[in-house]
Amino acid sequence: MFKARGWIALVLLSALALPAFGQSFRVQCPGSTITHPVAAANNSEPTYTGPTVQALGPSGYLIPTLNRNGTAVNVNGAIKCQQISGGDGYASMGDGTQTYMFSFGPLSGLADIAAGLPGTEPPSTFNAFYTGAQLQPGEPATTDGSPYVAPFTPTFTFNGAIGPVGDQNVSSPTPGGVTARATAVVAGGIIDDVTITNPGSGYYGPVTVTFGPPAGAGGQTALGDAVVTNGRVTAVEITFAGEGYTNTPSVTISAPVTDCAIASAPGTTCNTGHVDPRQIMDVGVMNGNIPAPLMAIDEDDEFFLTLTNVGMIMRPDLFEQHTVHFHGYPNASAFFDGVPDASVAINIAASFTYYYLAPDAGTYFWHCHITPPEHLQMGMVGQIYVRPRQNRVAVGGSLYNALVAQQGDLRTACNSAADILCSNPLPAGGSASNTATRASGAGKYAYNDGDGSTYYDVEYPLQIHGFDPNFHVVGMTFNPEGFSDMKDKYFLLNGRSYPDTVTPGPLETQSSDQVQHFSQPLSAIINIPAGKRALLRISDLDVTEFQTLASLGIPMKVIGYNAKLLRDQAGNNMYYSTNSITLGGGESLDVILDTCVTRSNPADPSSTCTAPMPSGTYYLYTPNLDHLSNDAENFGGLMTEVHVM
Ligand SMILES: [Cu+2]
Repeated sequence: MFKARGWIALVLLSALALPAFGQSFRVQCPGSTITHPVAAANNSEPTYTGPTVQALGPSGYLIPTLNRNGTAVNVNGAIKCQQISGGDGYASMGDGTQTYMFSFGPLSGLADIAAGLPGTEPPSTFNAFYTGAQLQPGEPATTDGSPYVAPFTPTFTFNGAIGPVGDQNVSSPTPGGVTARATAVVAGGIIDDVTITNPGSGYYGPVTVTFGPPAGAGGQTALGDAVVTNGRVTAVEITFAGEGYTNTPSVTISAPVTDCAIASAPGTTCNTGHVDPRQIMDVGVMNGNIPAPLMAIDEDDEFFLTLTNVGMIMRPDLFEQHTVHFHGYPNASAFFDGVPDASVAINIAASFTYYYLAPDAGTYFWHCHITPPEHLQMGMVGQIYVRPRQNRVAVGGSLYNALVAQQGDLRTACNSAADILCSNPLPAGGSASNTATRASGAGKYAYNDGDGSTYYDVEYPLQIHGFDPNFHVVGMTFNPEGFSDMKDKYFLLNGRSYPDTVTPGPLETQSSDQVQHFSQPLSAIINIPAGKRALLRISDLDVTEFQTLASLGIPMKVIGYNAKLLRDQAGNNMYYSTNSITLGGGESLDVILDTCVTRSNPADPSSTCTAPMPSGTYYLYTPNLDHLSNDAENFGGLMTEVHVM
């Protein structure tokens, strides 16, 4: 009997101890990585001239090759970061109903998200400290004036992460400090080890380690990073061991500095990812968006996405975890897949940074993978797209040759004779019949086509979704109705049903905290200058219905399906023109709306339009007529306008 009691006590103690388990709100956005080693080059996309030049590094992994002066020979892509909250919030439906959601909201890129843009930022923007006034619940809706009045002129312009405050443990660094010293140990022509002879003091900012040059012929100078603990250099990590060291080179550690190169708030030092939870909670709670924050990255990027679970304040009885699942996306590791029974899930009061490579261009989407029918229906669905390398070819450069150059990259090599899963073959006809060059101006390409056929002037992500209002009402109060009873009655494009779809700028909703929040930042209006081409990145995350979208007057040219270029293995484009597309939940399509009847060069979609379509208002709408409704209203639903201007 006594023994059994002991067991019960132990079990109870364990259960009570679990919620305190190693949780924090820290954020990660490194300025440089092994794959992108030069911090100064990681805030913008370099021109694409060919595959990244790599060599076996000291640990046996391929790493980018560096020049003697430590700059990368040829590295593609950059680093991007974003932070989102997982929690709850409200949205406005087309009939004026305020609908409760489980939802994601922005914790970085707030100004860009409110302006309908992706909230994905380079480290230089993401890591800047917020130094404005104390953020208020509902920022930026509360400072940009409500109700929203067109044209949207944002006064809130900060796009970094809102939480970081620097490492408060080192808020009073010793001024001055002592420069650290070290000696190199050479073996077999490379730097084998580094011995610290004096750890110095006062290192609370960036530290650089520089090795002297090798004396031997054909030598390459080694590279290293300082390991700093409590303001002292405790070790040097060799990131490149060099070549041709017949001498013992000098090791120079930079003098201590007490500030970061990036902007710092008074009284703090470096942005180490420590956050003030106050900002996270003030902005993150009740901050739900539909669609969830938009993300956009470029092929070859590394993407650090931090999900911060702020809890669902309307459902304090729920302990819901959330995750991010990039549907159909080739992951860097299964660990970041977001399927909770096969990877990690994020508890309330915790942050987790997902890590992604940006492997294949295309239109993807993402969602929470906790009880998917419930969390998707409740609003945890968002859009992500990957822009192709072809955008970064120098203006006037051959697109065909650039795609040939990509065959030198092991990841994108596509020999369709040997690989039936080859996803992006060279266009048929070779270089003789594919003479398109990178167009000048702001136009881009949807895929690495090699023939310029996916060229577009403007792009619009368009997410199809649906809400069952009954499910949302019971979701606010107790455990939801059975999933099989789910029946959508609001049909949404970018989280809005008609007529909200044609309201320009963000929509805001007063939530149960009596504060305005940006609930639906992304308008669904398609604006196309007459004679230009628009890329519609259409994804469907509807839980209960198939959805059809039809275009009146402007043919839809389907160029990609489920984030793959429509091209056969022999290189023939399988694009087709149609007046409607139909998608089930979990599918995506790329559609071009071309408002030009005749071009100066019919083979080049970027050439001048000599006969544009008439200006005016065209429609995108669903021919499933029962979806042209807002719950009990017999109008509204899945419809928006295309403005040819
Ligand atoms: Cu969730």
